[in-house]
Amino acid sequence: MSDTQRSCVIIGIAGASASGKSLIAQTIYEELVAELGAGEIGVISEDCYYKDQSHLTMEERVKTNYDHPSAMDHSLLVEHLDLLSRGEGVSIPQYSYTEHTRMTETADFAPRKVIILEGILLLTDPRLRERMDATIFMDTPLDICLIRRLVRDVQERGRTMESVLKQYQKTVRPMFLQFIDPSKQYADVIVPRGGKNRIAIDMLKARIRHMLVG
Ligand code: UZR
Ligand code: MG
Repeated sequence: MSDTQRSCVIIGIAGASASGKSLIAQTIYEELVAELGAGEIGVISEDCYYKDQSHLTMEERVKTNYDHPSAMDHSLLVEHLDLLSRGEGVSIPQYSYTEHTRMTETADFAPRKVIILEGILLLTDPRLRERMDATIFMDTPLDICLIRRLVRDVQERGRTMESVLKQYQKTVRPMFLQFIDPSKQYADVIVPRGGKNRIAIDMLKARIRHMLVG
């Protein structure tokens, strides 16, 4: 898309599950929203674009490989990014991790100057990569990700420790090695340690300001 047609800056943040993607996206959002004004920056999570599975039974939904690119409705995300780039609003699906499917309600998302996208498989899809103005990969060690994921999924996503560890060995780790880690090659910036990396946050904020001026 040429710059004349484009009305927003899109930043993509990828990396392993529980690597700090949501945290760094939220931190950049909170620190920039004061400068840019409410409604001028927003975060979109790839998790909202898991495919609708409402036609499947719970037993079938549990068997889905949620760490494989085929679990994602990237076509809808591409469509939404194009609408937002043209200055049109979208209805973002809302996902339930406990029901493993889309909920009936959606969230209205108005067009804005800066969109931060965050999600495990964002950089695996060329259609998404070509729509991003900057790409970031959270290179957090996998053992740290696993510890964080264990605590988060038990506290916030209604899981047991056993189910988290089983899923980790069955899909999370193998799919990270097969799809997510290789997508690091498409990142403009690789962020070590996690979402609290202050220098990385400040550099990304400076880059976003620079893109808005240019
Ligand atoms: P983040 N996920 C589920 O566990 N259940 C679902 O219904 C949908 C997604 C998990 C998914 C992935 N994997 O690792 C993680 N599994 O959500 C991505 N297994 O979310 O990037 O916020 O960790
Ligand atoms: Mg997250």
